Amino acid sequence: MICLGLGSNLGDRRGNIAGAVARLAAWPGITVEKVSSLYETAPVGYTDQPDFLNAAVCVTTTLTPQELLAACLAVERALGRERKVRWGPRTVDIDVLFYEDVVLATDELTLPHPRFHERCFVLAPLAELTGDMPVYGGKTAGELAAACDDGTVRLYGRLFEGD
Ligand code: PH2
Ligand code: MG
Ligand code: MG
Repeated sequence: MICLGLGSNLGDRRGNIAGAVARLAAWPGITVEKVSSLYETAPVGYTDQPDFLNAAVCVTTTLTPQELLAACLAVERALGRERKVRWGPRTVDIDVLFYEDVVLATDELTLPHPRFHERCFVLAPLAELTGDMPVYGGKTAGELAAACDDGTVRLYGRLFEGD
């Protein structure tokens, strides 16, 4: 399985995430297979910023991990992301959480994502998509989410109307 985490805390948060998912789905070589609900989450790390909406998607792809990352960064830029403060406010952030069983650590990309297993805002949406599949250390996203307490996570609604 290949899963991405999405977050937005600037402007039209739902619209930004919906736009990102639509652009990913339209990207040559990427098929969006599953889309989670939206969760409203307190900022983690740098806390003096607005609440986020977070979601997760699972994709299938003919792209390599590096090409998939490049697509995610291009979609972020298309939606107007500016990088000012690390972990600061953003129109949209798209992180590759894991790419099958690939383990990788380069300056550009670390897989699995080094922090996803301890972040409630990632695990809550991810748990909807990965079910019984162990995602980290033999544990499911639901098990990790239940053990996680790095911030408030509240179910916000569906990403697309009528979904
Ligand atoms: N992303 C971060 C840092 N902190 N907090 C929440 N709630 N949601 C995020 O997506 C998020 C964050 C770095 O990417
Ligand atoms: Mg991130
Ligand atoms: Mg990122």
